[in-house]
Amino acid sequence: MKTMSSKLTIRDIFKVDGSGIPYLKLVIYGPSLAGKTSMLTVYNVLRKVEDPETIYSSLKKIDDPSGRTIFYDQSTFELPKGQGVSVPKLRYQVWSTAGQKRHYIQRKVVLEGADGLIFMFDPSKNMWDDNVDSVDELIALKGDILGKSLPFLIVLNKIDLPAEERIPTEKFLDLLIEKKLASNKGDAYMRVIETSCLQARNELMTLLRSPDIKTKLDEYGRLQKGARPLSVQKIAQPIEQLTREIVIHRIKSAKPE
Ligand SMILES: Nc1nc2c(ncn2[C@@H]2O[C@H](COP(=O)(O)OP(=O)(O)O)[C@@H](O)[C@H]2O)c(=O)[nH]1
Ligand SMILES: [Mg+2]
Repeated sequence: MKTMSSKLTIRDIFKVDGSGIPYLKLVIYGPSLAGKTSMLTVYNVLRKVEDPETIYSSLKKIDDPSGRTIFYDQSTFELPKGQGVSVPKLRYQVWSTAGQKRHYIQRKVVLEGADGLIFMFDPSKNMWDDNVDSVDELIALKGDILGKSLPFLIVLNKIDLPAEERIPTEKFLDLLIEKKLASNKGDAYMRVIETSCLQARNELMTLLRSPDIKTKLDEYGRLQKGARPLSVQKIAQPIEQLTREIVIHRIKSAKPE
């Protein structure tokens, strides 16, 4: 684990919010209906049952009456103590964008100042063009993401869909290479996390309602980390891994030669 040089201060490495606390901004981008709001919702519930004190501001959704995001969803978390980063306290804001094409301006605003990106694909068969358009738009707005070393991860959601209704993963890997978001297949695969927000939500709810839930709680009544069902861990992974990657990347690049 890196430790910060004594000459560097937190302000040299991270932006600080209104209360002087360093923070990072993560943005979940992707076509409409991919599952961006679902991911942030499940992650909020998870943090609430695991460690409610790490929720600095709970989920705000700006959506229409049918639940479609029209601006963003946003929630801010704090790194729980003892997660091995050498900064005293760090907040990570997670934003999701409004996917419908007509909300371009809103996406542009939300993307501003992003420290890391999660791009979420929808593998539903009829969504190919929407996925490609969304990637193209992100590249047009952000430029050369790989070249700029802007930390990013790819989420392939809806893996619960039957194979005949899904675009194969291979096709997404090829797209990542074609769009220069990965240099080769191995690199592309390393960036991809396969998830099912639907399954994660159901398994988390089932777990919380199960009669033997008490055995999974610690002495404070919090869900133990090891009790995360795999589908739920997969939802947390992009957010938590990206946060770690940004912190490491920042500290490395701020280190004096
Ligand atoms: N089958 C399936 N449906 C999902 C999954 N994640 C989200 N959905 C559904 O997809 C729709 C859009 O989800 P939402 O989170 O609002 O997508 P957003 O537009 O990207 O924010 C909703 O009906 C969700 O229930 C998933 O992993 N599998
Ligand atoms: Mg949404």
